[in-house]
Amino acid sequence: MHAVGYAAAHTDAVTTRVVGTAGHVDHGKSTLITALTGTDPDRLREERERGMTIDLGFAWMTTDEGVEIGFVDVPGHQDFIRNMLAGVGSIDAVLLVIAADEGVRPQTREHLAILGLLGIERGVIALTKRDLVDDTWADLARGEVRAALAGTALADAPLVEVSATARTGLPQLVAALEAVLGAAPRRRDTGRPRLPIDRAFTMAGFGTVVTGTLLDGELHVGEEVEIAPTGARARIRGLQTHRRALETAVPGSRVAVNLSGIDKDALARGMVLARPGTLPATTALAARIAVLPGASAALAHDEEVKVHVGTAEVMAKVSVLEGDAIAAGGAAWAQLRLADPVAAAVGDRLVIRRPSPSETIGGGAIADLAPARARRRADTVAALERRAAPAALPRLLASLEVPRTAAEAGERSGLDAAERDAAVAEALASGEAVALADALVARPAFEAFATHVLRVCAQGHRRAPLRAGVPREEVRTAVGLPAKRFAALVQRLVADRRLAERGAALALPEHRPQLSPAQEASWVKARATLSADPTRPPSPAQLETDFGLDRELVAALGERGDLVRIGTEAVYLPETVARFADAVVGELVATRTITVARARDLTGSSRKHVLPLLQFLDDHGLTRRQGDDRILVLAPDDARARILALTSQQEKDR
Ligand SMILES: Nc1nc2c(ncn2[C@@H]2O[C@H](COP(=O)(O)OP(=O)(O)OP(=O)(O)O)[C@@H](O)[C@H]2O)c(=O)[nH]1
Ligand SMILES: [Mg+2]
Repeated sequence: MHAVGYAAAHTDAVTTRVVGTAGHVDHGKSTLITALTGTDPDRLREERERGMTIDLGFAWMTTDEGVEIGFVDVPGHQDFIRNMLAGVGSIDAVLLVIAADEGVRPQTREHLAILGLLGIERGVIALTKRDLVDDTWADLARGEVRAALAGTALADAPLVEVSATARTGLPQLVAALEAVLGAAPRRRDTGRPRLPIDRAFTMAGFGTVVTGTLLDGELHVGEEVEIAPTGARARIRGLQTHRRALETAVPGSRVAVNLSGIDKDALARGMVLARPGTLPATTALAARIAVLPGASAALAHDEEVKVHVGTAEVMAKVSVLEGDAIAAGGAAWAQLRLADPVAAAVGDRLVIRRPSPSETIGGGAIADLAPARARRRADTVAALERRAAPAALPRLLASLEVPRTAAEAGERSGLDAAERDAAVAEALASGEAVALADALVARPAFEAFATHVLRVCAQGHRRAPLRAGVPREEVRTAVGLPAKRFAALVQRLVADRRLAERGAALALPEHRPQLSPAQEASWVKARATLSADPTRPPSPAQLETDFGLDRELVAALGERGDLVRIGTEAVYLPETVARFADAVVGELVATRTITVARARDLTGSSRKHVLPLLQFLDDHGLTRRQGDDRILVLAPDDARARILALTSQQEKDR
């Protein structure tokens, strides 16, 4: 049978399927796999000596129909359930083996429960050791098996009577497997390959090898990989599926990866091989945990349990988010705080076991990785429920409670690239999400940011009524967004006229610097002095000593349009600037150029006072220096319009 597999060796296109065994100890799983494949999956000496499976075994066959099936053979003994769990996590279908002479036994039921928790819904039942029983007994056994399957996803699974030793029923069993696998969906490919490692060893002539069932994407010879959660790096030197060398391994196949640049001791079952940086490690998970109806006791808050996810096994503390415990047969949201980090993805199934006496108690699908520790339980539960929603859009939106890139959001909500892109487009089109530079954020979260910005501005205006606004950076720090995302937020709020930019400050659009009555009185006095000799105004220092107009007050008056500040050293009334500019423009129209001396004479001012005014015209693009003279840059009418704009209050407030 292997020969057929090798015949197809050079096309990577062969689809392989993975079937895991399950069933009570000694019921004949390994013997049946040997009969089907010609390979004894019990490879350890101890296993052969004791006649029992201890750890996972692997074998494969190609059916006459050309279906290549990789088998993962699991131990039935209850002491090795942890190994069984590492093997059945990512199979396409189960081969549930029940000995006809013994019928349904405790681990038949426990394995069935585990398959249910892992969401494995396809399979074939092998009623084996048929040679040991007569027809009446076989009928009874069949009835017992159907009763045990009732209510499970395998209730209608095909049941085939076989004998591995007498080799009866084997073709029928293979046909049943082909039919079940033919109906199984293709494995998803999200372009983010990960291989939960089930074995790591050294092979003479090759070096370090890890094996597992590949999920979610392809692996290629030559690429660099990361071992999560340790972060160690290695390079793929070779790939094999069923001993066949490949350039590319596809999702859903059993893969042996020959690694360079890493020692076997740095690898172990439970770790995950993935593209660098694509699989974050986490020490906390959230899931809706279903507790098995047969559990010996409710799952209590703060209980210590073992969590199995992928091929990993880790101790965890349960934080029940609804009520104080999850009763047998019940389900509730819980957070699991892990003793050690694991690398898992949203949507992955997990199984919870009690350490002693050892017992499978329940499980669920991961809804969130690394959730913040819950304070308000009701909120947390509502958020998790959204995140676990079946449709892509609500799941995406649930992950956008904080700004994330599309890639981050897709990963967090367990969507593949196509689902994610469609959901992103839909969310943006409907306005349920808003783009902020490189990120997206759900509308309610966007509104929360907006409110925060406006509140910081309002508080700033109240604290410093004289100021034009609150320094941008101060608002950004308060809101806690990175620069680009904050800039995008501000841009949106300004476009919607909910916020105004005032130089380097941000303000509510209606905000005007407010003077106290005493400050207004000072201003009236200062203004009288400024009007008395407009082209020779007092310096800012004089304004402060004589009238109490400090820098901030001058800035506020400038903002209000009562003063024009030129540089830091000169202050004029707007009408003075306007009159001066008009006179200069008039002169330029007549004579084309103007000198500083001429500008001084025209306005009856001094050189000291005229220089900043001329500078002002240069700065605002009305005039330009040419040698010692100035020339007009704009057409006269445009120049006059600009003067008006620069010195009239309405324009400043825009
Ligand atoms: N007569 C008979 N004996 C069988 C058959 N299949 C298995 N056996 C015997 O049953 C015993 C247990 O078989 P295994 O294949 O090791 O059982 P297992 O389910 O793999 O056991 P664990 O892996 O330890 O859970 C062995 O002695 C087999 O020879 C069968 O079809 N007929
Ligand atoms: Mg076995």
